[in-house]
Amino acid sequence: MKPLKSMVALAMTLLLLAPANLFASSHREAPITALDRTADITDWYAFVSYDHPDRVTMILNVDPFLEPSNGPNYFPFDPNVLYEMKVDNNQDGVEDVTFQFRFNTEIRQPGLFTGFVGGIAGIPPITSLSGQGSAGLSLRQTYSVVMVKNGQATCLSCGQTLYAVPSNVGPRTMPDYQSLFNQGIYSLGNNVRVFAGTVDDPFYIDLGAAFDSLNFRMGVGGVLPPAEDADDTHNYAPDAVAGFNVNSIVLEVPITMLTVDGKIHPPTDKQAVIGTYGSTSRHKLTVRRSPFPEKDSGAFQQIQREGNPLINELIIGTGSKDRFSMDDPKNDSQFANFVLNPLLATVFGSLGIPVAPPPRTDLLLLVQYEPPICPGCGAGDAGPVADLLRLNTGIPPTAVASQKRMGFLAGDSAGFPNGRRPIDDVVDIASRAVAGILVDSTKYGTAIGDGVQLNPEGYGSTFPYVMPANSGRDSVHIGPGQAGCTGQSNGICPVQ
Ligand SMILES: [Ca+2]
Ligand SMILES: [Ca+2]
Ligand SMILES: [Ca+2]
Repeated sequence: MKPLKSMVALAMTLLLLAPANLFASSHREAPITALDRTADITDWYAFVSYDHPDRVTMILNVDPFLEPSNGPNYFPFDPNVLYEMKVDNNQDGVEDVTFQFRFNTEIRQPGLFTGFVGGIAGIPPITSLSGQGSAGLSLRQTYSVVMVKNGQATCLSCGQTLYAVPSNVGPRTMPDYQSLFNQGIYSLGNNVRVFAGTVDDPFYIDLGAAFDSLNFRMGVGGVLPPAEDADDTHNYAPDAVAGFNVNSIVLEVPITMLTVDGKIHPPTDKQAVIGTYGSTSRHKLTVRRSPFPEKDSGAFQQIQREGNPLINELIIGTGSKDRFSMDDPKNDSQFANFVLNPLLATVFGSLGIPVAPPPRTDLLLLVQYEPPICPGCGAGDAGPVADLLRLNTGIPPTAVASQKRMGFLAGDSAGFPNGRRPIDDVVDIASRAVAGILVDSTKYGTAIGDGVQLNPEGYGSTFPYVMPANSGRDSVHIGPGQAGCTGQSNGICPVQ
């Protein structure tokens, strides 16, 4: 027992020396964005809409671990940040279609001590984002949506006012929060829909165990027993993100707006495959002008980007993470060695988990256009090494009831790494990919997992797919020794 434990400890120490934010999808994963939270991308999703196989939904989540009770200002989007969704449609790793989002903040009741009030002192509860029922919504944000294609900008939101959905303060102030959430869904015409607001963070992970040098609470070294691995509907370990919110921008557009020729293609055509990522940028210059608000100017500089949920977190060395964040995907060949010989695989190997030997060309399908995500791509179509979340828009969506948390690895071909849906267990999928399951699922298919199999707050089955924000007054988190692990016989999350 003792020698095994110290071996594990040594291996984990080695591990922590390299990829700093191992498993946290992308919450605070690079040194600079750990200090710049509103520009910190937590997760990036892109998938064919479950109920509209002719459309793609993209979700850009930013600003990690929002505690729902954190008044009085809660969590506005940052008016100084340019939020973007980018799509490459011709395999060169460079975006061809970009969607840009900018926010504005207004303080409608400057005499109030809080951004949100209702059901008290003669102010009615907040039941609307505008007009009657919105008087208590003092801190209010509007936003714009612009599409850039072939160098030409088209305003998609012009002609109507889009409001971001505020955080869920609590039942006195916002007695029907679901209604406010629904009001935040806008149709922009031409089958384009958009939503922006504070929502439940759909990402799930036993973060505390993962960062305590992979000190998972069950199994050996984070290996799931078969019955647990097959169970997509219960959690066996605490979800550290449970009860926390995140800021989310969700956009649904027709596939024809994204493909290179404006057509829908069968999955065997390379034109069916797009490469996507989200980014945040700030102006290069900021002037602090006290007592006036600061003023930003100059060109935009990218602060962060995310394509695949694992590359910057699991693969890129900490000394290169900021460079990775600020550079363009087309230049990612500079990081190729991190992909071809991932340190994490060595660590898994030292734990006794069988791992595929380097060079790990099998992982290139995450950063190049290749089968099976792009069966129509030949050797000349792979494009540069580029961290893009690739999505074959010709593969139809899987019905909600049949979706599998292990996505592509479980035969659910509409799941990660063919795009990414909120349901996809990227922690387990990415870990197994790093071990080598794509090389040989028998030899290198160890069921690595953290025991958290789903988002306890659930998933939306239609646009905007995210769930309303957890209530500031009434939400709870889930920790070891507390209720919330439905896979355990007593419902209590294990400590050990
Ligand atoms: Ca391109
Ligand atoms: Ca959640
Ligand atoms: Ca998991």
